[in-house]
Amino acid sequence: MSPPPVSISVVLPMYNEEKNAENAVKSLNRVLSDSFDDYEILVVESGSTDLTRDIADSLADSNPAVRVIHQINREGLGSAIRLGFANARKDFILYIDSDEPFDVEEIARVIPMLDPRTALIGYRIGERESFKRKLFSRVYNTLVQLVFRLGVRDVNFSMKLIPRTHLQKLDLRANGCFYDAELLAELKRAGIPVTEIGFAYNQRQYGMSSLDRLPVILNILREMLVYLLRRKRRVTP
Ligand SMILES: Nc1nc2c(ncn2[C@@H]2O[C@H](COP(=O)(O)OP(=O)(O)OP(=O)(O)O)[C@@H](O)[C@H]2O)c(=O)[nH]1
Ligand SMILES: [Mg+2]
Repeated sequence: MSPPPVSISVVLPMYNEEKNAENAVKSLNRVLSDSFDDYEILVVESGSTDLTRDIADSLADSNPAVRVIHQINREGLGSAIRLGFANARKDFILYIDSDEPFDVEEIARVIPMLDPRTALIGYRIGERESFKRKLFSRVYNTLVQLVFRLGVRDVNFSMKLIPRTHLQKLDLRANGCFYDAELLAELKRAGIPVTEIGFAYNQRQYGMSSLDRLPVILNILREMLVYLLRRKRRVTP
């Protein structure tokens, strides 16, 4: 199949991913180089305390399609992804996690679906690893669904692909983990159609979740409230 006549930027957020960084970048590079003439991998690394920073730099040194942005301090996943979005230069912008929650080869399946009018978002096929994660995911998805009426299966799955022209219409400000819900709520507000695609879920193999913490969850609720107030102000004449 000949490559599509479009380009893609993939944003990979990284915090303390020394065991995943190289594999994530290399496997992504394999898929993208097979499928696109024009692509970039944009690693956003923030305040890692392990070797992630150096590994990311050396991956960029050895491959011109890889760029790295460092945030000196860890300022939240939403802030890192926004920084990636702001620096992405291609027609379509995709973000995925660096611990590969699905097989990146699967990205090839998405390519025939690329459409400048539509955002593509992934949902998890398969169970989360623990009762606690399952419960949190269920409660959070239900809450966001009730508040924003998004009509999607999985709010937080880290595969979201947005045409650049649409991304520019979104008012994204969440610095923490509310960013996924904010992105979907903004897509809805802007009237941008969303197509969902299922991915078989792989549990993290190396390293630890950096987001599975009570303060992170409380911050999501705070950011949701801030967003709701902002929306209210925006629609009030
Ligand atoms: N740049 C940046 N990346 C982050 C930050 N926090 C988390 N990440 C990355 O964001 C992605 C998601 O974080 P995870 O720790 O995997 O969160 P999770 O998927 O809920 O947890 P697991 O299910 O255990 O994998 C990973 O690629 C992390 O390296 C941050 O503050 N800055
Ligand atoms: Mg993860």
